[in-house]
Amino acid sequence: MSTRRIVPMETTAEQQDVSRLLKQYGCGPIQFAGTDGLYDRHLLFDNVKDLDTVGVRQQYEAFARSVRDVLSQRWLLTEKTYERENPKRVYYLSMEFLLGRSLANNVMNLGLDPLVSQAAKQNKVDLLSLLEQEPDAGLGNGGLGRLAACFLDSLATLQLPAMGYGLQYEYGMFKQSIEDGWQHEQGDNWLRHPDPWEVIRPGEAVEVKLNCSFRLHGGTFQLVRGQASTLLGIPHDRPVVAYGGNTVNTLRLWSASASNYFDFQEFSSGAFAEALADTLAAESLTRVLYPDDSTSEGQVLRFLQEYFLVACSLADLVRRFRRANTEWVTFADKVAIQLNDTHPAMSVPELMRILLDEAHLGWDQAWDLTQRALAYTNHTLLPEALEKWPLDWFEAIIPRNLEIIFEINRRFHLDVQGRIPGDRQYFERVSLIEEGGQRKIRMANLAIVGSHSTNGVAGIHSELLRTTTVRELAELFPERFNNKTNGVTPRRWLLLANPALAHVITEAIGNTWIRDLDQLKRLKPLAEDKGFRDSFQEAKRKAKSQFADWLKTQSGQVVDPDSIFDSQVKRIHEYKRQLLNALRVVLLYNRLREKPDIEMEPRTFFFAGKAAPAYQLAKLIIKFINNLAGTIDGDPIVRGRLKVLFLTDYCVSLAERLIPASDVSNQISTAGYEASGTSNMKFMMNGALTIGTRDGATIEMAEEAGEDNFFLFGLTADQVASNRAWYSPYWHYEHEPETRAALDLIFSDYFSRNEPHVFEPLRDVLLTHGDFYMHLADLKPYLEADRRMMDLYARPDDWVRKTILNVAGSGKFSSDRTIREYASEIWNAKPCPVE
Ligand code: 26Q
Repeated sequence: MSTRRIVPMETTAEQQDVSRLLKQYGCGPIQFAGTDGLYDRHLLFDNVKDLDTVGVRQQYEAFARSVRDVLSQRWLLTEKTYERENPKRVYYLSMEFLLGRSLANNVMNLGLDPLVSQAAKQNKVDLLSLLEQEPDAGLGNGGLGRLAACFLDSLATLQLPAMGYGLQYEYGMFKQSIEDGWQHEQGDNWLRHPDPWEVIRPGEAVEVKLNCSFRLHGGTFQLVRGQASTLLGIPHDRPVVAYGGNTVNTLRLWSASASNYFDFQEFSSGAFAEALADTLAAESLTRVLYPDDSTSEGQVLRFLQEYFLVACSLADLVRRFRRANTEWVTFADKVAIQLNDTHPAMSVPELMRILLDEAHLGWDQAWDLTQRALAYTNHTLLPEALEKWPLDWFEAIIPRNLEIIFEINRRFHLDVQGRIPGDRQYFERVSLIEEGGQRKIRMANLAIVGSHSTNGVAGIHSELLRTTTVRELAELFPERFNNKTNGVTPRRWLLLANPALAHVITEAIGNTWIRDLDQLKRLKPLAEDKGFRDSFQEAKRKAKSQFADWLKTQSGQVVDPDSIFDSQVKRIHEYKRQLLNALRVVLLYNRLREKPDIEMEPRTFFFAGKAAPAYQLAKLIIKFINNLAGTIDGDPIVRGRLKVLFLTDYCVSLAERLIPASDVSNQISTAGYEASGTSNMKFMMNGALTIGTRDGATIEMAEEAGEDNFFLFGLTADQVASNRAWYSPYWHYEHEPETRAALDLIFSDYFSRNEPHVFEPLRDVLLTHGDFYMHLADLKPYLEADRRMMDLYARPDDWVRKTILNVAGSGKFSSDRTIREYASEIWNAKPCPVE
């Protein structure tokens, strides 16, 4: 059994005083444990079961409920304080919140760890297995969704009066399994058991009016045009606990239901199934998260989900604004709405609709308030990911919003004509409407025109967005464009995930880094301190062996904690180039096969990530990695020296285990394609060295740590763009013997003996079709960087020095820094402390 600590060791003397804490949380004389305590009462009253016979799942629920009891007074007080102070509020609208688990995180942020450990002991509860009972809240695909979750943590910790709005998917991100090397998907029924964190508030439901109805026909979702209908949005609230427990903000997730639970007339006339049909169709709206992280497939259900999120959230926040304010003119002084990508960009016409039709403002005033309240974050430059929705759907579902979009575009056209007279083509490029064929609404253009701020998520990304992707719009509105480099919360990703390292850091510099990550720079001189280096290395070693133990218990797979742990974990996508990493492994394997005597440190290569279910090539890449792993495992020549593992079902909880245990972080996207990356930052904070391309936030990480402490290689974004015209992968195939040998081995079916030709599509991608993401151009430089890295590894003292300098340089990548920048430069929002 793993001995992984789940609660941080960094409890101050103050926090030890648990009864004082409980009092501070408004819990008076209530006890957590003991026969009259919260825990026992939940066990008994929630389950109506004998205390001796409850299972570990029920123990988890009772524990979590008790923790929720402790925070609920604080949660109420937070909202009361906001109502009283009436500050400018921040609303973060996102189709995804990839929260992961909450119990250990909430216990840590509330400072309740001593209490919880004590209660567990008293009740003979095994805390570790209890924590395992909580399913990950997987309400997101990847980076964008996890960023939203880190932002919630920072918003609360910085005491900002903020709220997240999203959808309560019944099924989150699918569960991944591997059969014969291939990915299979299973629905993630994460709400099978009661969720102790959610508070459902039917009393605060909102109505969403549509100009159509739906029907489920043979399992598919169909629109019934012209037959207006009303949906209900039901709030499911979750507490967002600040570090230190002072502020408890709210994440409000909407679920859809039919407005009349069913038609009683139909029901009494015996048409029972028909009476329920509307309810079923309505509820299917928030049934499932779309598992595509980049291609915006033209799905009408996705379109409806996006509008549903926008309509519910705006109705709710406008209602809240009206309760505290009498004058509409103050709307943008009291409300800031951040759009997480274009997914909630229908906020532009929807807010206009509310201000025009419900508040009865004139166009100019409504437009001014809309633009000043809204701000947009872009997360991708991939053209296939820029959302465009058929105009026809707007017409059928929300015709009034379409009318408003037409009017926005008409006025925008006049504005552009005034500024750049006579250039019709110029307007066609910036227009909100794409003509030719099926007419479509360009959601990014809508978001940029209808807001006061457009930001990218790392320096290079913001620059490329401005100078290439939406160049003309940036020329028209240069003052709207800005950068906000992403960050991650050090509470979850260091303090909670890596207690051993967190302890070593706190011993050295105190615990102020938890709220002020820049403090980590005080570790810099300690890179020269032998004693510190030893403790640092010990912490890494501990995380590695804990991971190895966990893996063994969980899947039976054995890895050597004395080998180098080299990881690449992220969604599987061609531009992220998991294939390039796999080619590196094939090449190293070839070297060992040719010269079994060469010196090579034992290495374990970890891959993990999900492929979109319809993305065939991504699925083939997973298959290839698994076959590579199998072949290498079966080869006695490399046994104990090389090992490849594809870890199934990558999720927040798995990241929390693997990242602290990793020595090497691979960030190897084709330069110019990864907007920012955020796992790169988590690895850096946890003492891994990065081997990577000059892309996304990795560029800024190398700046902070010093390029000497980084292993950068490969084409720059400029070079990628300028080489496109003449690049040919065949040149590398013909002139680089190792590259050629690696590819020949793959295409000889060496890794697919029983499945001849299964990897032929890889030949197409890498050679025949021109290698769009330039794997072969970067392969040799990747191996050169790898060699430099291994040379360093052979000098353990120098290696540890550099990992310390990396951690010391990671302060910038706290989401606290990012959120401070959003608050001061985009939202003009101030902290509103509770008491
Ligand atoms: C859109 C329409 C229909 C269906 C799905 C989608 C969709 C869903 C999710 C499109 C994109 C996404 C997710 C994108 C994403 O995660 N982007 C990542 O955002 C991170 C946070 O800013 C960055 O660090 C990553 O670089 C970026 O890839």
